[in-house]
Amino acid sequence: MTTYERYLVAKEIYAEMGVDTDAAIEAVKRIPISMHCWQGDDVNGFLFQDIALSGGIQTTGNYPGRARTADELRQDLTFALGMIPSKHRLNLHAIYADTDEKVDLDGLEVRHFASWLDWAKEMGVGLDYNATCFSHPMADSGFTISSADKTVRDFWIAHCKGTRRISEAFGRELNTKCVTNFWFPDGYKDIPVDREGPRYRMMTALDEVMSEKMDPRYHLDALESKVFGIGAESYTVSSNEFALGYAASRGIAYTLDAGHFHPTEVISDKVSSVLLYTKELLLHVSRPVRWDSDHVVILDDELNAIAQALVRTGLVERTHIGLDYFDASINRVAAWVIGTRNMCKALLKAYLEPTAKLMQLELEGDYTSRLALTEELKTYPFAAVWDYYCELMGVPVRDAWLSEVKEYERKVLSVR
Ligand code: RNT
Ligand code: ZN
Repeated sequence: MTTYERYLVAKEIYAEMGVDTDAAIEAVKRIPISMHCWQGDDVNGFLFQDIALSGGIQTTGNYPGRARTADELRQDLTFALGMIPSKHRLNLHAIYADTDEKVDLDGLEVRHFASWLDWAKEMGVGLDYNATCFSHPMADSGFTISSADKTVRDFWIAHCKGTRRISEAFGRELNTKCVTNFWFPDGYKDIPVDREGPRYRMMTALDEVMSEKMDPRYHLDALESKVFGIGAESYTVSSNEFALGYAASRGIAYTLDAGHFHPTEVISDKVSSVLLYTKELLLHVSRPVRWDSDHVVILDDELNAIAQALVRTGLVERTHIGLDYFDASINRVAAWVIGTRNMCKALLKAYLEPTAKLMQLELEGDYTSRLALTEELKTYPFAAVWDYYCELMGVPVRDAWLSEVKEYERKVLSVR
């Protein structure tokens, strides 16, 4: 049987449940995933040489083939995108500026990203962006924009202001809104006396950063929260309450990272709450294993739950889906392909639910049928629809991409 024939059988099985598989494919095709550039080089970037990753995050592993230049990273990204169905976006961090100029984070301008813009145009992908408030001597104290030291604070305010200008320029140039994320690692290893001061300083510093009006067609601000980081175990300035409160009161987006909450909390349950109070939401889909370990995203229950939270009630329209993980212990291109394909799979799977029917059963209080159907749906022939979607989009079906990645590793990655 061909992929298409298998699809036709699956289409009929889903139709009996009231699900239109063609419509599901059309829906998932329209949702771009913002692929994070930093998986390709272990969050090093190209702006500074020999600088250690800081801010309480960590990559582990030394798998050969890490991209050492922006050209190599683009080559890897281009290859990875060729293994993922439909059009997606690229999420850049400020440290990925591609320039020979000696420039610090507070002096970055859009011209330092000219090569990225060229690539994005050529690929037809949109760009998203991030301030890099770590891996820099000015972040050595553990505080950046909330530092009590005005010199340090002003440096990061300048960096963040420039970040927004670059973001708007990306959006304007590519004619697609650039979502810019702000994440600050600021926090204390040990128990602080004053929990308010740093938060007050961060709030007022952010207000200064945000004071410049940007065109909302081209730029969106998002603020990320975190429960703790390595070296900031006792107190994190941009906690959930801080970041959500700031985002809701200032009319910007909130960023939910799957690894930034207590172990029994899940972001799939937070989506519907956040979007009652903010217009837009940014996700950093990640996989925490015992801590914010940023493992490659797998098709687990939480990934499916995230996709369901977005798709069932249409909140996907107000959500920007980004990925945030970095694994240096496996082929990094494969890491992109695996995680991004999984995000697409989870979305397609969510679109293949008879949502209206399930909602009706719930409203009627028929929880027996709700459980029965949601469980039965787990073994519906999803794979046949996914395979057909890949074939339709002209990307490898099932694990056929793996041999291509291995070939790429032999030819390109292993000779670096
Ligand atoms: C860190 C945050 C942040 C970073 C990236 C590199 O805990 O999740 O989003 O991972 O900006
Ligand atoms: Zn994140």
